[in-house]
Amino acid sequence: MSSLVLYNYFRSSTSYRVRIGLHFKNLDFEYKSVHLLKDGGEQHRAEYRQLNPIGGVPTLVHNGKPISQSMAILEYLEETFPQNRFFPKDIYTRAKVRQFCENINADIHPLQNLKVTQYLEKNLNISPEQKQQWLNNWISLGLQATERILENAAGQFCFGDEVTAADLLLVPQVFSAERFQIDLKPFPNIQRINLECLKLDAFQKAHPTRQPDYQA
Ligand SMILES: N[C@@H](CCC(=O)N[C@@H](CS)C(=O)NCC(=O)O)C(=O)O
Repeated sequence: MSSLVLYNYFRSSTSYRVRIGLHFKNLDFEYKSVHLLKDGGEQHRAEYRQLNPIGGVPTLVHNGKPISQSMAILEYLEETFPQNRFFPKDIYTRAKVRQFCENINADIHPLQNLKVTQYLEKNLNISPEQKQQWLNNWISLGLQATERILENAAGQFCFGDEVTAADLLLVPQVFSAERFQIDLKPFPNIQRINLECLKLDAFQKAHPTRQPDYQA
C-alpha cells in the first residue's frame, strides 16, 4: 500500500496544481500544511528544508521519499499512477502541453512569488502601488501569451476536449490572478476554460477554500 503525503499551503498555486493532479488520479493523500506567513514562514524551518532545499511548497513524499518542484511532481504522478492521464500520448501535443505549462510555471509564477514580492517590498522599498503595477505587468503579459495559445489549441479544455496538465496549471494561475486583482476581461478563453474545469470534481476538491488550512 503506497503512502502519499503532500506538504502544501491552501492558496499556493503550485500546491493547488498538485492537489488537482492527485484528485484527478483519485489518489488518497495526507494533507500537511506549511503556512507561508506564520512565524516568518514555515517553509524556512530547518526540518522542512530537509525535504525541500529551496524552501517552497509543495513537496510530495511518496513511501518516505520526497520530491519537490510541482512540474516534477506532476510528471512523477503520471509515470507512477497511469490512470486518468494528464499528459497526452501524442509526442507533439505532449510537448505543446509542457510548453504551455512552462509559460505559467517559469515565466509567470516566479514573478508573483511571495519571496520575490517580499524582496521588492522589504529590500527595494517599493510602495503598494508599485507592487500592484509589477503584478499587473508580469501576470497580464503572461496571460496574453496563454490566451493566444488557447485561441488555436482549445476545445472544451486547454488542449482539445480532454483535461491535460495545461488545465492543472491554468486554473491555479487564474485563482492567483483574481487574488492579485488582475483584469481578466481581455482573456475570454482563459475565463471560459477556468469555469469549465471548476465544474469537475478533482478541481473542486483541490480548491483553496476546501482545504483544512483555508483562511478567508
Ligand atoms: N517552482 C516551484 C515553486 C515553489 C514555490 O516557490 N511555491 C511558492 C508558493 S506558490 C512558495 O512556496 N513560496 C514561498 C516563498 O516565496 O517564500 C514549484 O513549482 O514547485
